[in-house]
Amino acid sequence: KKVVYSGIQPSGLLTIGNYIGALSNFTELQEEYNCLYCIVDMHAITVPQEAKDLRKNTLDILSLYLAAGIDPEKSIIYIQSHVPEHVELAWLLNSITSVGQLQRMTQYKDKSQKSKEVLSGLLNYPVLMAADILLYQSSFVPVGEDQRQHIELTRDIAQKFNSRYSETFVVPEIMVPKVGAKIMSLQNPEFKMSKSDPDKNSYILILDSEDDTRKKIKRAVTDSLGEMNYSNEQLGLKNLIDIHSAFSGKTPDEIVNYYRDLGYGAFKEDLGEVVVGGLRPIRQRFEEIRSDKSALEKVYKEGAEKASYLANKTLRKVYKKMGFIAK
Ligand code: AQP
Repeated sequence: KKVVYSGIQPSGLLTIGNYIGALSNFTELQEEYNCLYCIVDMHAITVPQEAKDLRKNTLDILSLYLAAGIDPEKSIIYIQSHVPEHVELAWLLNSITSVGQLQRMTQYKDKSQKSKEVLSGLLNYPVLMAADILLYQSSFVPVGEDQRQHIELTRDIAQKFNSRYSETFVVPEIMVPKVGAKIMSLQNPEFKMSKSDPDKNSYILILDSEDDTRKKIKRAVTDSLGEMNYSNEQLGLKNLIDIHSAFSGKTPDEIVNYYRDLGYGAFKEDLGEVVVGGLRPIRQRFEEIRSDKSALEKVYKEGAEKASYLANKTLRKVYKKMGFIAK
C-alpha cells in the first residue's frame, strides 16, 4: 500500500476550511492507503504560542481527528514532537535548501508581514514540512490549495537529495479536494479562511455552537447584485456555494439553479442547516473523546511508537548516504 501523510497545526481550533480542505478527506483514505495523520506542534511554534493554549489545542485536535472518524487501528495518529526524527531530518535537509527558495514562499511572505518579529523558524517551516512527508516515503499529501507551493518545494528537495546521494525518497504528490480546496474568509472573501484570523466572524470553527454557526453564515459578506451565480465577480457568494457543495455533495450549478428564485436569504438559511447538520456528528462525539485523557494518551503513545519505527528506517539511510558515522 502507498503512504498518505498529512498534518494540522495546533495553532488554534480548526475551522471548516481545515475540515473541508483536509480533515474531511482523511477518513476515506484510510481504507486504501497506509495513512499517517500528525498534529504538527513543532510547526505551530513558528509563530508565538502560549504554552497552555498549545497544550490544549494539541489534545483538542487529536480529539477532533478521532471524532471525525480517523481510526487508530487503521491509521497512525501521533504528535510531531514525540518523534524527534522529524526535526533531525529537517536539519539535514536544511543543508540542501537555499534561503532564496524559502524566502519566495507566499505563506512566509504573508505571515512575516503580519508578525512584529519574524522568527527564523517561520522561514524554515517548509523544510520541516518536507521532512515530515519524506520521512515516511509518502506518495500522497492531502492538503488544501494553500499548501501547494510547500509540496512543490518538498518535491524539489526530494529530487535534489535523490540526485546528489542516489535514490532515497519517494517524490510525493499533492492531493487537493475537488470542491473546497480553498475556503475563503466569510468577512473578506479575497483572503482564505484562517484559524488565526483575529475576526471571529471570518471563520466557523468545527466546535462553534450551532447558533454561532448559523449567525456567522447570516453575517457572511455577499454582494449587492442579488443574483445567484457561481462567479469570480461574486466571491463571497461563490465561497458560500463551495461550502454548501462540500457538505451537501451537490454541484455548484445545482445549488445556483435551486436558489435562483429563492434568493440569498433562503440560501443562507439552508446553508446554515447544511453546515450544522454536517458537523453535528463530530460535535456530538467530541466531548466524550476529549474527556477521556487516558484513552487519548494511549492513542498518541502507540502512534508515536509506530511512526518512530518507520521514521528511523529512512533517517538511518539518510545519515549513511550523507557520510555520517553510524552509532
Ligand atoms: N481556508 C482553507 N481552505 C481549505 N483548506 C485549508 N487549510 C487551511 N486553511 C484552509 C488546510 O488545512 C490543513 C491544516 O492547515 P494548518 O493548520 O497546517 O495551517 P494553515 O494552512 O496555515 O491553516 P490556517 O487555518 O490558516 O492556520 P494558521 O492560521 O495557523 O496559519 C492544511 O491541509 C491546509 O491546506
